This record gives sequence, structure tokens and C-alpha cells, in this order.
Amino acid sequence: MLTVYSNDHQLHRGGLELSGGELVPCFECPERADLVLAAVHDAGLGDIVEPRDFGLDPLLRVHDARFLQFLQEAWDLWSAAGRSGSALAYSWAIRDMQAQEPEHVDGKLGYFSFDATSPIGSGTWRAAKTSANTALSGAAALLDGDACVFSLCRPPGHHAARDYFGGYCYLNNVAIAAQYLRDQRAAKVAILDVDYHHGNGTQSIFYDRDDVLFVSIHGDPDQEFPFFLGRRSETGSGAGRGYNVNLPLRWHSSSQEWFAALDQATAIVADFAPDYLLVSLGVDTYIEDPISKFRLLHEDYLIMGAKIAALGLPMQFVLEGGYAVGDIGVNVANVLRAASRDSAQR
Ligand code: B3N
Ligand code: ZN
Repeated sequence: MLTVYSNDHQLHRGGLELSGGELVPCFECPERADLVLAAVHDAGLGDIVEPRDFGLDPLLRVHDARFLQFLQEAWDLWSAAGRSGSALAYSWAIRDMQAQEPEHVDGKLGYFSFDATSPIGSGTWRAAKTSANTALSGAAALLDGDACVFSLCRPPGHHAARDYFGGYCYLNNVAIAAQYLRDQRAAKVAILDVDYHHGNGTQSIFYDRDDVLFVSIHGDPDQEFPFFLGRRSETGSGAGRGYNVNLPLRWHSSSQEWFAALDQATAIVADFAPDYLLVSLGVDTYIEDPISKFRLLHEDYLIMGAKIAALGLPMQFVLEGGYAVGDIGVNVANVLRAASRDSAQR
């Protein structure tokens, strides 16, 4: 199995985030990726390579040009406004307000984001761009015939939509990889999102399309972030009707309930018969995760990897969430160990 990784992720570190009314150290921290890298290395899962630079074109296939422009210049605008620390929004357009791009950086931050979890620092754009290149390089390896690839992306991506960021995500890495596969030669791509949180950005990007299937298992949005997308009733629109599948589970759902949903999800993917399977791999489903409420154990991640590999598809795992820092490495490595062992060598 090939792993794609870059140290550039260390350029992005949020500092503090608002949690339960208090400022606390960011859960989404550089140590996460460092520890996943160490675990993948120690597990001897195969080569670890640097991503290559694909430029802006593949990003523009998924994201809005003004949005990308803003991400690139946000830190400079913030600094020019005399601010220190990280750039963070504090006001958003809602319901009867005007959703149009304001002149001031504080307004732009609200216009291009949906929450207050995602600070922008001096290195955020570069880290996010390299994270997207890490996903793209993994997709390119699939096109070259690799059967199982891991893109060790940080920052994560599945909450970022066409023209807004949030949920620790700036560029939607898995969507950029899926679109790249489509633009090269794949007719059909499936995205299976096993992160604890609903991948609202990925859903939004492909909602009206029948060439990219999106299936997600996640905390019920009636109880859990991102709250405003991820319901079972969201099944796609237009040509995309039937190609968006949400399998929400209530807080404290058991491993058994989670695997019943996974069995449903893999059956739907098998029925779609995609050329490639991309997996939004978050391990915040772990029982000790500090911000999540599912109950998976270390050994469950081996079962997860084996069940996904049993689909027999060329597959790319793209790292999303997981905040039990001491356990993130073993959980990710367990998925990859089982998946790479069981994946069909083409
Ligand atoms: O949901 C939270 C949150 C929940 C519980 C917390 N505790 C108990 C301290 C703290 C925070 N925050 C909202 C931001 C969540 C972003 C999730 C990103 C992710 O992993 N997406 O897949
Ligand atoms: Zn998550």
C-alpha cells in the first residue's frame, strides 16, 4: 500500500477554538498527522511518498474561484487589518439576510465559512493546498494501477463545500480526488464517508450528480455537528436523486449498530459498481474520542478495513477526523492494515 504525506500540514495550527463556551486548545492539531505517520511507518505498510503539485486547475473543478482567492489572501487581509492570532469569523448571513461578499475581512470570513471552528493562520493556505495535492497524488496512484492508497491529509476536507469552509476543513480533499478521477478516465466514483461527522461539503458538491455516489454513516444531525445537513431524507436532486445516502446514528450507538450501517453502505456501493472507491476515513468514531459519541474499539477498525476491502475495488483512503490523539495512529493503521492485506492486487 502506498501512503502520500507531506510535512506541510505543520504550517497549519489553530491555537484555540471555542468549545462549550470556552476557548480550548484546538482538537485538530498537527500531532494527529505526525502520530498517524509514525503508526503507518511502524506497521510497515509500504512506501511513503511526498505529494506532487497539481496546480490550481483540479481545485477549480470543485471549488469556486472567488472562494479559492479568498483562502489565499485571507491571512494577508487579516494582518492588514492590524490583527494578530488566527483569522476567525464572528458573523454569518442567515435566513432573510443578504448573502453577498462584503468588503471587510470580518465580513468575508463569515461569507466564506459556516462556523467558528476553522481558524486561518499564515500557513493555512499552503497546508490546505498540500493536503489537496496529497489527495490528488493518491488518486493519480490509483490511475497508475495501485489497488490501495492512503492519502494522509491534514487539514481534513469533508465539511468544505464549493464556496465555504468550516469544521476544520478548507478544501474538500476527497471531492477534489473524486473529480480528478472522473476527469481522467473513471466513469463512476463512490465516496464512502465513515467519519463520525456528516460530510456536508462532499454531499453538497455532488448532490445533483449520478456519476459520484456519496454514502455516509454519521452522528444524527438532530444531535450532532454539522447539524444542518446529513438527514436520511437527503437523497440527491435532479439526476443525482438516489445517489446520496445518509445513514445517521444516534449518540452512543454501539459497534454492532455501526457495522449494520456499514453493511448497508457497502451493499449500496457494490450495487453502484464504481470504478474507484474513495473512503473519507475519520476515526472519531472511537470510544475515547473527546468530541464524539460512538463506541468503536481498536479491533473494530480491523473489521472496518476488511469489510471495505471485501468490495474488491481499487480504493483510496483519505484522512478526515479523529481527536483521541494517543489512539489515532493505531486506529488508522488497523483500517489500512486490514484493507491493504485484503485488497485485490490488480
Ligand atoms: O462538536 C464540537 C465539540 C463537541 C464536543 C466537545 N467537547 C465535549 C469538549 C467539543 C467540541 N465542536 C464543533 C466542531 C466539530 C468539528 C468536527 C470536525 C470533524 O471531525 N469532522 O469530521
Ligand atoms: Zn469528524
